[in-house]
Amino acid sequence: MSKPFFAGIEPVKYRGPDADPLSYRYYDKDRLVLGKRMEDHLRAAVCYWHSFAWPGSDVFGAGTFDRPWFSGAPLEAALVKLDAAFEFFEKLGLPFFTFHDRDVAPEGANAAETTANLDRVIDAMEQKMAATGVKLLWGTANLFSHPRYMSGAATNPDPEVFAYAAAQVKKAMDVTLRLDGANYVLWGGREGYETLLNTDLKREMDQLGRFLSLVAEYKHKIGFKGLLLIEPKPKEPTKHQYDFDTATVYGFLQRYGLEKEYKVNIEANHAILSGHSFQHEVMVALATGTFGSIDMNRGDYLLGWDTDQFHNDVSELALVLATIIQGGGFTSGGMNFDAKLRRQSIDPADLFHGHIGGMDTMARGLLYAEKLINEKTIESHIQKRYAGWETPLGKDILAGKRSLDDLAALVAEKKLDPKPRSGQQELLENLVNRTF
Ligand code: XUL
Ligand code: CO
Repeated sequence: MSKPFFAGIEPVKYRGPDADPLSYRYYDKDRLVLGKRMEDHLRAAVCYWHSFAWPGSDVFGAGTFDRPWFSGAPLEAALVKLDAAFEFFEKLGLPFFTFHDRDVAPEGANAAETTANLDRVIDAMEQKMAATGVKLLWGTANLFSHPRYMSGAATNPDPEVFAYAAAQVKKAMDVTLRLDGANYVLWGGREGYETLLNTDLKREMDQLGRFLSLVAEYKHKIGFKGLLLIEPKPKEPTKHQYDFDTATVYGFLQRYGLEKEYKVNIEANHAILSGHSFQHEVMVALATGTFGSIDMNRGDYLLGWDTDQFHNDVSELALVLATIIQGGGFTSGGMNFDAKLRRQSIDPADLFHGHIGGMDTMARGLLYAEKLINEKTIESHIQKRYAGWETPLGKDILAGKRSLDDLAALVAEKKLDPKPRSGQQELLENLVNRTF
């Protein structure tokens, strides 16, 4: 066990609205909201990659973070990183974490060495999880960093790369099962194209469909009970990614007969990149029965890329959380902080401030969501707006009992003359704002 990395920082506790910056002001995990503990509503997770694997580099400059695990022999460094990560998870007091295979253990000289490295770290991780009680929300495989994946993994023009990706996902699923992970995620890292000039789009989509079928088959074979989650993203790193947004993913799954096998992991910043709001993506997932889990973060309105900042918009989250709760809430999913510090936030304490702020934003959003739900602010307006569909005419149309001829005759005979009604958007916006 290496010496504590966050030595000066005490475990973070809830201490109320006037607390010091290293305490929760709103996230009171045992507080009941709509009959359920805050912790059980939010099911928050810390991600390994941004907080422990990323050195603070960007395309113009090197890493800015001074962390002991960024130097030394790779496997030993991975174990130092593991110590720091679990020290952080435990001090932060959140129930879950998430990781990619390559976040936690280095690649070796060949596939066998890489697997041995991973097994070594997973042995230690299993012990850490048992000792701290921190659980795995999901595991995943990094199929985008290594140069072999530069032209995609499942959608690569070379089937040998497909095979390599398959082997890597099989191992990552085995590891997730072993650690009792609640879910398994597939983000299509480079499953897309840079130019159509060199791309057989139909073939690549068939390859991806085949890959996802193999993963679903394997899940059943090994008896993994969690959800398989696809994480939509429209672009970055490639110019166009096949898992563009939730609606596209749902259509894709249906095409390959996989709509019952997969749900989505919606990331707030990815929603914005696809030209949607975060709440839109959540609603589409709920409407298509594919809502699974969330990657919490935000973008920047002035930047067109995935900035992965810590979320800080309480009113946006209140509406998203109200939507999620009214849609039934999470089953095995949760809120994963796919968020990273700014490159200048180099102090170990900054990692705490980012997550504490994120948790308090979620907790405040949850309290407002409770008010919105209890006061039926939005629900009652929506019910009234669609009340006509509960009449015999509305029900018969939807039940397929009225043809175009029937409806034309009805209009002619009864001289139906629907009256325009206000959508009341401004009134609703005012009502929602008054909740905050
Ligand atoms: C990339 C992204 C990934 C996935 C997991 O934009 O969000 O970190 O969440 O592979
Ligand atoms: Co993500």
